[in-house]
Amino acid sequence: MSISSSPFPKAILYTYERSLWSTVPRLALIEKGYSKDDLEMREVDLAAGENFSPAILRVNSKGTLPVLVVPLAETTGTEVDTKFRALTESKAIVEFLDSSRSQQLLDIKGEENSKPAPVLQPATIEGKALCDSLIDLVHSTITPFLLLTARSEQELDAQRKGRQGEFCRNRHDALLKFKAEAQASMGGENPRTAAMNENLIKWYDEKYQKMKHIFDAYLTPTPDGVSAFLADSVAQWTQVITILGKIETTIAGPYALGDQISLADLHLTVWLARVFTSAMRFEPDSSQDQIAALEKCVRHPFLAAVVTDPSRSIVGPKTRQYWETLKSRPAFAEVYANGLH
Ligand SMILES: N[C@@H](CCC(=O)N[C@@H](CS)C(=O)NCC(=O)O)C(=O)O
Repeated sequence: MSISSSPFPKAILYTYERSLWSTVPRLALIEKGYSKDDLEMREVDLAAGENFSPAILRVNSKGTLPVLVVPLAETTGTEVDTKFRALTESKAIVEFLDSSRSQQLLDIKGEENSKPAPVLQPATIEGKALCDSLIDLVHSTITPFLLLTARSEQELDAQRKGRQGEFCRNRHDALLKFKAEAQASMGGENPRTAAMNENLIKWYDEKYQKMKHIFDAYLTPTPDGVSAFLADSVAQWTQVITILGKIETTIAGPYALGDQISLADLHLTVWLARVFTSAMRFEPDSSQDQIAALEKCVRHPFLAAVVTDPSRSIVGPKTRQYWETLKSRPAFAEVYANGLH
């Protein structure tokens, strides 16, 4: 397996610019010194539900981003059809990107003068265990939907009429459209196609059920649907506060594991950026100070049972310093050039 320039087929990275976990490999590509044409980038519009299309589901049956499709090295000759393997977890993708561009490989290829290729995977077993535990910690939340949460019925109402409402409507309609297309093709003679469409219909029904609590709050609001959604918003923010506490006690500084940037920092960067963005939309006045916006956001009555001592910061001193360190990376400036997301 390789990521390389011609004559081999290129790996393809499917991402969406404003997707939380897609930003992890985008940061990794820059930190590792990959050049623009080392692999092919394909944008999938999550906000329009493009990830529900049969074409994307063929690449990743989970319908999530990011996905890295890599050619298998043993089939990259001219005499055989190239076969591909899809990596469908941001953790596995950045581990692959990390090992595919190393200083040692560049030296072997005689490319000593190209950009440096720092190792992002910790060298020790202990370092790797800590790195993995931090990555698992931030992946344990459902933060892709933190941007849809609301602290009150009034906020939910305003969001329903704004960008969040449009996001939910588009994805809802995309699910129904793809399901209708699969149903329309069911009548054909070919049993293989029929089985494929049956699987697609099942996938769309299951996805719809998973998203139903969001559709219930945003598209067909009922008093019960709205209260369940607001209770879920409290649960999500409570989880965020717990995780921030764990980050504070775990990170070493200046980076998560010490002096060197590692894979853990990439995952923590995007998670923190999403938490801050989600808070800043409630506190537009403090848009320049991400931490102040978050501190203010959680002091709203909706979390009164959780934030019982409002004088105590939820972002600790180590995390504040850490966020400054992360923001100072050129890779950060590049992936968030159009604003945090
Ligand atoms: N564990 C996966 C999570 C991937 C994931 O959930 N990605 C979100 C975007 S950030 C997604 O594609 N969601 C699909 C959807 O919302 O329909 C990873 O780390 O790559």
